[in-house]
Amino acid sequence: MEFEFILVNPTFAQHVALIQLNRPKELNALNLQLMLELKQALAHLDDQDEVRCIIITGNQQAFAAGADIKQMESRTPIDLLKIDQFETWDQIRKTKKPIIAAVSGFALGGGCELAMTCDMIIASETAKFGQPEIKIGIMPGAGGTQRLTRAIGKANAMELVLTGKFIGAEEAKSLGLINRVVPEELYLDEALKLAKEIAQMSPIAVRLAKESVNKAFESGLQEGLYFERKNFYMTFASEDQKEGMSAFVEKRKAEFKGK
Ligand code: DAK
Repeated sequence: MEFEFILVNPTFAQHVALIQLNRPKELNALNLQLMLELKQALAHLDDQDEVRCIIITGNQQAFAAGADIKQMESRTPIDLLKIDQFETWDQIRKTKKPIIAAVSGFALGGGCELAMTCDMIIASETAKFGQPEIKIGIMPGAGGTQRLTRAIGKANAMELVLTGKFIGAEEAKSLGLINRVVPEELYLDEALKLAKEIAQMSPIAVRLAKESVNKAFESGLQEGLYFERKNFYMTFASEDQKEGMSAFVEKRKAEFKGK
């Protein structure tokens, strides 16, 4: 898969694909083309049975410093409506395979929103998270006010969104925004370790479980519980459920086939 602003390795490790945002000079600012490429790459990887988990990363200096301000600067509301970037962001959110953001350096504005759209975040101790849109006279537009608030609570989200201040990885961890903080040289390895662990599970159960956790994140409790129940029943229609339970009873390692 050849793109201009991202590098894609579908076979980064067994069952694990890697997408690297690749506009280093612009601190991986998310222009429209990059977002479109990301959407296309994710759609492709989501369709490959061989791929069971996806890592999105940037480089040591930046995961992404936000949407491309130079590209947005002169836009009118009608331009934005016509471009309909939300379609792209919604597609990313709908990816069925689990996505891990491996973050080092800046994850700001749309970059922080992209990391939060992923399912888990592993960060280097140099990572900096923030929603600084307020400083350029706008506000978060790709889910930042909603996802951040649900992840770290109203008071903390309010402070970040209204002041635009950055927080370091340790603080992000203590607030519950991210999964783990590791030394800079290990953030990709740590993300890969987590991806490989998930890739060993039944892909069907993983897909249904991801969908169900997202339902909890996005809906009220009662609706979420019904959704979980439906998906729970569905895992019993898979061969992987039989294999997983037989393997446990027979004291051996399960061999999941995604059937
Ligand atoms: N856009 C464009 N270029 C950027 C950029 C950005 N967000 N961030 C950095 N760059 C560019 C800089 O302009 C500079 O380019 P040159 O001047 O060399 O050509 C280069 O990257 C290196 O940046 P600096 O020289 O500024 O590097 P420093 O280390 O001094 O500072 C910084 C790093 C990250 C603190 C600083 O660059 C910075 O404050 N960047 C802007 C951060 C920011 O405000 N981010 C939020 C942008 S608004 C939506 C979806 C998404 C969004 C909205 C709607 N829809 C679906 C509708 C999201 C909006 C945003 O993210």
